[in-house]
Amino acid sequence: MADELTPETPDEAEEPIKQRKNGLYPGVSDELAENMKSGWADTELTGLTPIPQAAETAARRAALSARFPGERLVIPAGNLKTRSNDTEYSFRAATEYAYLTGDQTHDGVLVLEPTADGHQATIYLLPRSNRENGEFWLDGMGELWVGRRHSLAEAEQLLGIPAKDVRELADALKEATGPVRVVRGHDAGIEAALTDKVTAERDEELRVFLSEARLVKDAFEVAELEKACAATARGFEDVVKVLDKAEATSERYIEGTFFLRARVEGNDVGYGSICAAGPHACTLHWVRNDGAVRPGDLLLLDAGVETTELYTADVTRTLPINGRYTDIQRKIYDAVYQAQEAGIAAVKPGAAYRDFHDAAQRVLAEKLVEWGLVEGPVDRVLELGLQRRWTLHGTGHMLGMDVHDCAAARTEAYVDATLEPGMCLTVEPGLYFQADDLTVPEEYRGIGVRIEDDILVTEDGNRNLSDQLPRRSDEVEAWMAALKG
Ligand SMILES: [Mn+2]
Repeated sequence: MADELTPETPDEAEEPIKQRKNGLYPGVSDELAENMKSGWADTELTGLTPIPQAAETAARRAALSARFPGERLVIPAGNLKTRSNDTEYSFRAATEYAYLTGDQTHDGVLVLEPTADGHQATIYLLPRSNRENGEFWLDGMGELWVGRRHSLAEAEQLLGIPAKDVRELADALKEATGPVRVVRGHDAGIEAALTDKVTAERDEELRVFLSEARLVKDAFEVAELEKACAATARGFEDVVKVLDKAEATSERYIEGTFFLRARVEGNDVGYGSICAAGPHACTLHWVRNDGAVRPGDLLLLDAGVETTELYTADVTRTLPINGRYTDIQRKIYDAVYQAQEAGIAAVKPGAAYRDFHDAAQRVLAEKLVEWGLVEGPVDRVLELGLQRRWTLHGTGHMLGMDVHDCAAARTEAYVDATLEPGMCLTVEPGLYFQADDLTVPEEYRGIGVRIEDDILVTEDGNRNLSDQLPRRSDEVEAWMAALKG
């Protein structure tokens, strides 16, 4: 990457430039500064087509407005986070902000101002760089360095929301009166401007509302989740095709292969890919991905593409690295498959959210008793939760813009609630026999299996959005054989 301005004299080439972010670099001559002000074409865009989800984001803002009448609501996108010096981590807009605006710009802030009959939404953004004062080429956030931004007028056309300069917002918020709430945790500057006016309890109510608002997906969101699943399936196929290269290197080859698909077809991975070969499959959040990939072992791959509009898939397959399950691997795999089948069958409108978890856990407990790993009867095992030594985690969660979507929802709106059409959740039972678990026969140790799909609740049952990928053990083997050619 390029760095800093080219100093104009040889002497200055020896000196590090320390002030790019803070304004004029002292070595810029008056003549050059004057020269850089002019000679640039006007590139303002007009007649822009609104973003595809403009109607949906307007409906979401209307629902938010109805919930908090008479209150000023502040929803920040978040700021860049410094990695070191003048490099930043890649930015991902706060979910609440992107959900309500369709915008993903760092430092943006959505404000809903109370009016007589609802709210007036305004989006505060960094405008195009000033050329008169040299900002565009001398400031670290200048467009010459980071690329052209939309003008405020362009943003208005695209988003359907009046846009203003975000640099004026903090002072305006400090001076404003009346009740106000902010979504915390994304923009320290905005929160500082509101510090005397907000309470943690009231702000939490705003966060909870925006989490629960996302429980039921609209048509745009369902289409995005479909896209995410389709791209993810292609990413899994990519991985199968390069398993020999992973064997020659490490789990990193798998991570990198899936990441390529995520970046080409989407925005990013929706969460750190879990590329867990052999006993690493028993580590639930194995993201170091630096282990060996050995034929004869299983690969547990838990990964999801996040679309350009920030909806993510969350899919797991547990694959035999050499293309064929051993007897013990198949026995465990098929048990998890049966548990997942029972879980998916329990996903339907009107069912309790907990039903799919209970259905899957019962199957797993039955298998553990049948194999003699835990003493029955099954009801006693479930009552005491004894199966959890090997099932470890819940059977699923809501899915959407966040992989663990709607996480701030109240228990009565989520875990203790009833499934409705438009909800999307994962069904992901697993069995994990730690390599050092002396309570199971040696042949079980070091085997971990999870199968995870993304299930949309429909009017009459459910639809598996990730069914492009096979789940049954014999179908997985046939699919791998076809891909490896
Ligand atoms: Mn999951």
